[in-house]
Amino acid sequence: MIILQPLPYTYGALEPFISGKIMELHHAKHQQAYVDGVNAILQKEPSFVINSLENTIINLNTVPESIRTAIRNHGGGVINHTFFWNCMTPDQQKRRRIGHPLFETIDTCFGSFDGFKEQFSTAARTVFGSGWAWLCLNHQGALIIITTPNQDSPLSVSLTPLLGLDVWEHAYYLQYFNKRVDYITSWWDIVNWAGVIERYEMALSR
Ligand code: MN3
Repeated sequence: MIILQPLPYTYGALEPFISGKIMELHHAKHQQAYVDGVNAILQKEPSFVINSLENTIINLNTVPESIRTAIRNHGGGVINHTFFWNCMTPDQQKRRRIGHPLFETIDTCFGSFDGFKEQFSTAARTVFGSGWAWLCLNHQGALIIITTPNQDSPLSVSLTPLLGLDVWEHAYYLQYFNKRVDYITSWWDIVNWAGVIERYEMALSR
């Protein structure tokens, strides 16, 4: 059995950028549904044990084929959303981009911070259907932007995600309707850069 982890802040904490109603539904209904999905698989396949859901998603290839797609979708949904909650913060201090080598690497990889923002936003805007945009660290220590469909995680392709944006319609439709671009633009204001820096340092120290 896995359980739904609480949000690291209250449902309304990201207003006005993301409404409390969206956050409540996104966490208590959507992420809960992924948790339920994983538990349904575990119930059906008692021989399959999950010690760490993250390791399971990293080693997706070792999951029995009969349940691999279900784990990829539901397990990915659980992992991705927990990650996503931590990519945002109500704390003004954590939203600030303080001087840090991460931002020098961003400049090196994307030309400038604005260049990065532009490329990431374009990637997020152009995801067809449901999916995610990610800033990842690859094995060469370079930062790259990728998108994944559905609930696929960069972890499954040996990348370390540093920042992720959920562009499924359920993430914004109640507030932004069909205007995904407006949601993306607002989202930049609540990014938890302190968290991105923390993940970057952790990845480099491995
Ligand atoms: Mn979602």
